[in-house]
Amino acid sequence: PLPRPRRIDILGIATASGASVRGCGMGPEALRVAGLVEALIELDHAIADHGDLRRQHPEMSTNPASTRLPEERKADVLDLAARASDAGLDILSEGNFPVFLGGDHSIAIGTVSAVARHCATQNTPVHVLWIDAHADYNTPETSPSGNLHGMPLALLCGEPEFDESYKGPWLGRIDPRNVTIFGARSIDREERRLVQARGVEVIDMRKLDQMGVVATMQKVIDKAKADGAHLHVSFDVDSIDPAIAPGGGTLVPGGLTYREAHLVMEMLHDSGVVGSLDVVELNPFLDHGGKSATLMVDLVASLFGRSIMGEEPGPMEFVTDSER
Ligand code: 6HN
Ligand code: MN
Ligand code: MN
Ligand code: MN
Repeated sequence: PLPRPRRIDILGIATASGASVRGCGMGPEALRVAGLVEALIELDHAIADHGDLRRQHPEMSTNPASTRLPEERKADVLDLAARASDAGLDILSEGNFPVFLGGDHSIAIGTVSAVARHCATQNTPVHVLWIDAHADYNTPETSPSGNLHGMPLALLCGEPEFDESYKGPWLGRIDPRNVTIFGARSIDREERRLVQARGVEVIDMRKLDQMGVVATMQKVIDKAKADGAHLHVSFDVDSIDPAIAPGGGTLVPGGLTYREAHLVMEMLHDSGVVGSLDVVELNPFLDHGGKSATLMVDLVASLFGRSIMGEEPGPMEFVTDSER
């Protein structure tokens, strides 16, 4: 029988606690306003929207910069990561495809943990495609900012500089050699040494300029297929060029073009290896009239089967655990 399409389960994690710029806590709602659910229904997918996880009390600060210090925000980040990990695990256990809406990129501590925990029960390797202007591989020692959205990969890859206060039974583990960072153009010095030492694949913008999306993405897809892996895609809005995606708090010039970003998603759709997705760092407060939110919705639609020439794109075909 044909692989049956599973349901797409949307879960927002409405937080900016991992960042020093506020506003990306409004990301999930902006993606809904931009028509995320409608776009997926249009593609004939079954959808469940689980709403948003958020901290109990609204953010407030007594410091003059109006943003709480990283140390004050850490407990929020880890509490939300634990809850996202458990909620994500439930979605995956039911055989559904989780789409996690950030929130800053620290939410991936929880979302990737969910994937790692689920795949451990299935004996399936986890590969991660981290589409980002940054490497997000700092540790508490190397981080120039102290912000946890710059550290999720390092924590998930088991870097020893994270003490027990960052950990719980909800935390999953991934192998840095199965991580590809795609679109990077701003990596801190110590961070660069770490990703190189751990064998993380970095397809930076220079490599992308020279080799193009097709060759670089095919390698990521082939590797996941050869390994029978679940590919988790973590899409940071700041991977895209700020000229077309201004809605981010840590913008860097020289990013992905409109077509490069779509081609990535189109190739991922056709590959059939993607099993979960994060859309993170969208800051509606900094966006220009919903431009970045709309672009992100269109990119998610490409991942789930929207195509230029396809008359009836049809649902994405998922590989079920039993078919691996
Ligand atoms: N993001 N490398 C910088 C830091 O503070 O660690 C920037 C991190 C940005 C994080 O965009 O998800
Ligand atoms: Mn990021
Ligand atoms: Mn980034
Ligand atoms: Mn599964």
